[in-house]
Amino acid sequence: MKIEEYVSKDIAWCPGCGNFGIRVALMKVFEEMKLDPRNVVIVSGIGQAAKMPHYIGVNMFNGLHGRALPAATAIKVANPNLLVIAESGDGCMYGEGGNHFIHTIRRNPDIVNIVHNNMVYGLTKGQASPTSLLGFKTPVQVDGTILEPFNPLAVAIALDASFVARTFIGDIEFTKDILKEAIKHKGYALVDILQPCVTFNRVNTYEWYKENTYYLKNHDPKDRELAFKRAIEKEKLPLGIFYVNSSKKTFDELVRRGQKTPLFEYEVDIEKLNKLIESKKM
Ligand SMILES: Cc1ncc(C[n+]2csc(CCOP(=O)(O)OP(=O)(O)O)c2C)c(N)n1
Ligand code: SF4
Repeated sequence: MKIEEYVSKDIAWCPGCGNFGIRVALMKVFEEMKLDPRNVVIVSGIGQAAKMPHYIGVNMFNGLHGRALPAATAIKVANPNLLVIAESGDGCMYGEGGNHFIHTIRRNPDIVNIVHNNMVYGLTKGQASPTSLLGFKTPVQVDGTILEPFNPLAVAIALDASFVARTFIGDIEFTKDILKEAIKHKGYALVDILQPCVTFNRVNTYEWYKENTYYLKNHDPKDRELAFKRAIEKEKLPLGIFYVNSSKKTFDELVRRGQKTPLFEYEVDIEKLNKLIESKKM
């Protein structure tokens, strides 16, 4: 399919928002990998970033704030033939969905987790998010945030996530290439995408990210300790694939215990099911 064929609906993002670049990167990935939209599902929560599945013509599930990951995990277990992408903003994934973030990494479903990290709550008009930098001023945090930002990459590596990467959407080609690697990887793949919110975050602009990031070079993504060291760097934020552990079993493999038939192909014996329900009634 051509890139235009994945496009759907009018878009309600502000002109210049980094979400546009992520959308283009994703559609380029689909086109270059020749992915059939019928075999792709994008799952999101709530927020500006979480509107993405409405703007790309593939299967979608738009759930509650913070709840994209459990839905994505369930979809993958039910039908392992699908490419499942869970995506949302930093608030949705690391704040409201923080618990799911941790336990999804533990489960290691074969899904891609894209986080549009704009270091702010965009949809609700600019409050501090878990990744807002210390001292970031907002209409609510008028004197600036008092907390150190949440570090998703360090947490993911500490939990032995099977694929951990960070990109900046100012470089769409680079983001596209990392997304392709994440899709090819078998297991949970985190891609944290630094993304300006041009309306509510006037600190972390395109220029700020350009000045405060660098590309990982001569890095061995199999070296977990080195990956962790890179992940806690603050002065300049590294971009690239930090860590890969391909030896882990995926959640769907563990759940199916060698059975080949995917869950969605099982016939439901309604009579048996009703009997079970009846037997549990008090
Ligand atoms: C449980 C719950 N808490 C809070 C909200 C309100 N809410 C909706 S979107 C949002 C922030 C979204 O920020 P983020 O996930 O970073 O995405 P962005 O809009 O920046 O892309 C909040 C707090 C909600 N809908 N549900
Ligand atoms: S408020 Fe920010 S995140 Fe939301 S669409 Fe506008 S620029 Fe993008």
